[in-house]
Amino acid sequence: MGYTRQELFSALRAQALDVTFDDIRLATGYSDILPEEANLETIFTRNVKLKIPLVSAAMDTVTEAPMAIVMALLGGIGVIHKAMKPQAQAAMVRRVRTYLNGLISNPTPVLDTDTIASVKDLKRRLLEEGLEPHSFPALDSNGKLIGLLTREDIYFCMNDDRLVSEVIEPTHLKAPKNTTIQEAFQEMLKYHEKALPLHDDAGMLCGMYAFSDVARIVTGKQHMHNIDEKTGQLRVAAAVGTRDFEERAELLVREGVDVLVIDTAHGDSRRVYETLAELKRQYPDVDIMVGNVSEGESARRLADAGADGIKVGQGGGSICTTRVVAGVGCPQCSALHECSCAVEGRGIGICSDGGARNSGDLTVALALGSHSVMAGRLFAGTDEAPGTVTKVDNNWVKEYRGMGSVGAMKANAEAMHDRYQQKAVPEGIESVVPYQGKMADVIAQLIGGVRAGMGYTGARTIEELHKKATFRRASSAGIAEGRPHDVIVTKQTPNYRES
Ligand code: RVP
Repeated sequence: MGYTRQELFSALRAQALDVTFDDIRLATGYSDILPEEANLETIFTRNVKLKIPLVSAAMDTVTEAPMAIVMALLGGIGVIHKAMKPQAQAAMVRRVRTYLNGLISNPTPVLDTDTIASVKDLKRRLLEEGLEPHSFPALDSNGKLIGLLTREDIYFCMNDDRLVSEVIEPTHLKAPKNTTIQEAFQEMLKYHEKALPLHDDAGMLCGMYAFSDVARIVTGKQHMHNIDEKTGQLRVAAAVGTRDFEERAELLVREGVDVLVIDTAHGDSRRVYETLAELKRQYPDVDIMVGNVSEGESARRLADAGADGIKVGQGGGSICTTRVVAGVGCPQCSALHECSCAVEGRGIGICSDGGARNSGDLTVALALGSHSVMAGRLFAGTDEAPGTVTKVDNNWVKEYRGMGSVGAMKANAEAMHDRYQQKAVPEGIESVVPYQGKMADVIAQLIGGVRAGMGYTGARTIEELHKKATFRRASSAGIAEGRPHDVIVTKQTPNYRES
C-alpha cells in the first residue's frame, strides 16, 4: 500500500525535500470501476464548473478565441491572454460567449430605413470581429422591434438600394422577454423559424434565440460542452494584470466573462491583493482566480482575501526560467500539496499550473488536491493555438513562448504602447513544439490517461481521488524504469514522446 499524502509529505519535510511529477506516482489499489465510468466533473473556481479538469494557459501562443471555444466545447475552459488591447480581448470573450448563442442577449439590430447595402457592410464588419450573424432583428425609428431580417431576405434581394422595411417578412415571429429556451424551441420548430427575437413590455428588442443553438441545448447534444446553464453560452475566462486592469475588467465583464484570472508571476503580493479587493468590490458576482503561488501560507492569505480559485505553480512551466533567473520556486507536487491543504474545505478551486508533460502528470496533480490542471506546452502545437505550422529540421512545429520571454514581452509592450516592459528582465524562453493536429485528439488522449489513472486507483470522482490516492516515491532508477527503456522506438505513439 502506498503512502497517504500526509505520510509522504511529512516524511519529505523531515528531510527538507520537495518533489515533482517524476518523483512520485500513484499507488494502484482495489478498484471496482472501469476507466470510462470515472466522472471527471470538477470546479475551476467556487461557482464555475468544468466537465473535464483541463484549462488552457493564458499565453499568446496558446489561448485566443479558437482555443477557448474548443476548450469549452470539450468540457474544459480557456483563459484568454491579456497581451493585447482590452477591446481586442473583450471581442474574443464575445466570440466565445456567442459561439453557441443559447440566448443572444445583445443581438446586433438593423433599422427599417437601412439599405441592404449597409446591412451587407455591417455583416462584413461583424465577420471581421469573428461574429457571423445570419439574421438581424429589425427596429423602427423608435427602436421598437418590428421583425426579422433573415439570411434569405438578404440573399434573394437583387437590389441593394432597397430598404430593410421593404424586404422583411412581417409575419416573422417575435416573443416576450422571459420566453424560456424550451418555449423558444417549440415555437421555432412549429413555425420553421431559424431565429426568434425577444421584446420587452415596451416592445423594445431585448434578446434573440437562434434555432440551431437552442435545438442543440434542448435535445441534449451539447452534453459535453462547458456551458453557462443560464444562457446556454460557452464558458470562458480571461486574464487581467494588476496595472490598468479597470477598463479591461469592465469590458470583459460586459461581454459576460465567467472568470477573471489575476495573472501574475507572484500572486502573494500587495498589488494582487489590491486588485482582488477592487474586482470583488466592483463585480461581486464574477468569480476571481488568482495566481500564481506555491506556498501554503500564500494560498491561505489569498483565500482569506476572497479568491474563488488559486493557481499554483511558480517556475515549473516548460518555457519558464524563473527558478534559474530569480532563484525562487518550489517543485510542483510539493507546492500543490501545501497549497491545497492550506485551503481545503473552503470551496476554492485549486488549479495546478505548469510543468505537466503527459496525462500521468495530470492524474498526479489532481490526486494532490487540485481540481484542474492548466497547461501551455501540451496544447501549443494544436490547430486551435495561435500561429502557423512551420518546418524546422524536417519536423512540423508551432511556436511556443513564455509570456515572460523577450519576444512576448516586446509584442505585449508594442500592443499596449508600453515602453517599460521592453526593458524588463526575461523569465521565459522562446521555443517550438511539435505540431499536434486537432485539440480534440490531444484532449481525448489526456483525458483517457486520467480516466485510466482513476481506474487503477479505484477513484470514481475527482473528489474521491483527493481522498483515496496514495503515493509511491521513485528513486532515479525507478524513474528511468517507468519510461520506455533499452529499446529503439520504431513508431510514435499519440500519448508519449521521448523528452
Ligand atoms: P507548461 O504547461 O509547462 O508549458 O507551463 C505553462 C505555464 O507556464 C503557464 O500557464 C504560466 O503559468 C507559466 N508561464 C507562462 N510564461 C512563463 C514565462 O515566461 N516564465 N511562464
